[in-house]
Amino acid sequence: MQTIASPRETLATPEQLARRAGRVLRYNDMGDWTRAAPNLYPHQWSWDSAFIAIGLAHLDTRRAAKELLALFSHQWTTGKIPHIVFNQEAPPESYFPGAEHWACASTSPDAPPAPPYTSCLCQPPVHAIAALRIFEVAQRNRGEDTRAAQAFLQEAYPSLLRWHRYLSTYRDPEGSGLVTIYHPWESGTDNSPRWDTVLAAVEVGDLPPYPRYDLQHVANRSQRPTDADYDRYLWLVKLIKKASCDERSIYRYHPFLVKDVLFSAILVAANEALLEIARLVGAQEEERALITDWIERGRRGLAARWDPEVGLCLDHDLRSGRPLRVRTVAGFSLLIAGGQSPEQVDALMATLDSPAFLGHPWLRWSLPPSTSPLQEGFHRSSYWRGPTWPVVNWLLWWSLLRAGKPMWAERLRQASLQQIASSGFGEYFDPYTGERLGATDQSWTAAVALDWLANGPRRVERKVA
Ligand code: 2M8
Repeated sequence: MQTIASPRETLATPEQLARRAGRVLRYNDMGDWTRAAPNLYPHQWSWDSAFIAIGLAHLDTRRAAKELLALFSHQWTTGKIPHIVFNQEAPPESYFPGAEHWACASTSPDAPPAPPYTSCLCQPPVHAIAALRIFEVAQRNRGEDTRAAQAFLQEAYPSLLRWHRYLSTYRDPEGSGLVTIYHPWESGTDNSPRWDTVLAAVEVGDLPPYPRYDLQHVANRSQRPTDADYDRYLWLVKLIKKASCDERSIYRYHPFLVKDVLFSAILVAANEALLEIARLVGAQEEERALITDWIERGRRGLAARWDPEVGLCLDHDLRSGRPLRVRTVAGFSLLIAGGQSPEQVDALMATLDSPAFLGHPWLRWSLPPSTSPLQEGFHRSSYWRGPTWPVVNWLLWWSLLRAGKPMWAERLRQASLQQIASSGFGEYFDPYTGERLGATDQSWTAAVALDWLANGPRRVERKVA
């Protein structure tokens, strides 16, 4: 029987692991959306939901479609998909800043009807990738679900187009092909050293005392951002609220304005998925031309951020006008954006294989730490400062397949499944010991495990050929 095994032990059969992953998603299921995690994250998060939909597709494509549609029903009139939709049933004192902190966002003329309240930030746009994946899985299964998935794409397409248009206009008034973020929370990699110098320059003013509910849900506070980080996060939220979430004023006065390469690369890949969706739903030629233009612009923008010396793409601080020279997994953005020359892909693979990432001698599994252990500010158990994250590994795996590197992709898939089978559905993992960290039963970890299990080498190889 086929098993998922580490060099020393048999960990699980794929069927057992899939059953466990399914249980996590069912436990976190709130009807038509899914909690990111049972205690630490009792609300709906935007990019979590997209990954969750990818996993749910393997259990029930209709439920997976609902996950995205539930999120899209809270889209702002600008096209923005909010980073959190707050669960009205969440236990009090479970998450901060919660709905009450963001309620004022609902007074913005662009906000959707509330309650439920939403934050006025956004997160990386994995959604079109997820929507297409749902359709592909339904098609693979054949039968009634394919028709339902077609109808889902018809329904989702206008929301996705508005979302990408928002990112390509409000968040890129320069037409650079790169998305500007207003807050580390928008990057999804909150306390990554990517943001250290920008945050250090933010002068925090008066803040009322606030609770750190997050700390009650982790084994050790070193796994979460520091109080100094939180002061800055909340100060930036205060400034955004003071600007009434108005994009133009934010763009004029805000101290945190960064071109985020990972966010931008995900947008390029999502635009490729959107282009395929546009074809499937018979969208107008002008819309398809527009999406093609966004893809080209995005790739050009990212190419301009490639630093040959570091061997990675670098974020760009709009305030100081300087690149942020930090070695993190975000630097593999060109790989995620796709469409690169073989030479460019080889240069990326060289960095990935170097001691800065997979070639580091102390790694428990051959999986990239979120921040390179050779980078100042690396911390092996602190959230986005070093631990490995299954969702990031999923993005790299998926991108390696698209880049025509199936062997590399398969290595990542195997190691990721071993990590999860051995340590559980953690939020993130210590790259040296493999210890599970952060939240337990994290939905997106279970979701990507399901997708990996459904896409073993045979099927994957066929897809790439
Ligand atoms: C983490 O972020 C939230 C704020 O959005 C938090 O720490 O409270 C990040 O890992 C983010 O990427 C993720 O979407 C969210 C929920 O899993 O948690």
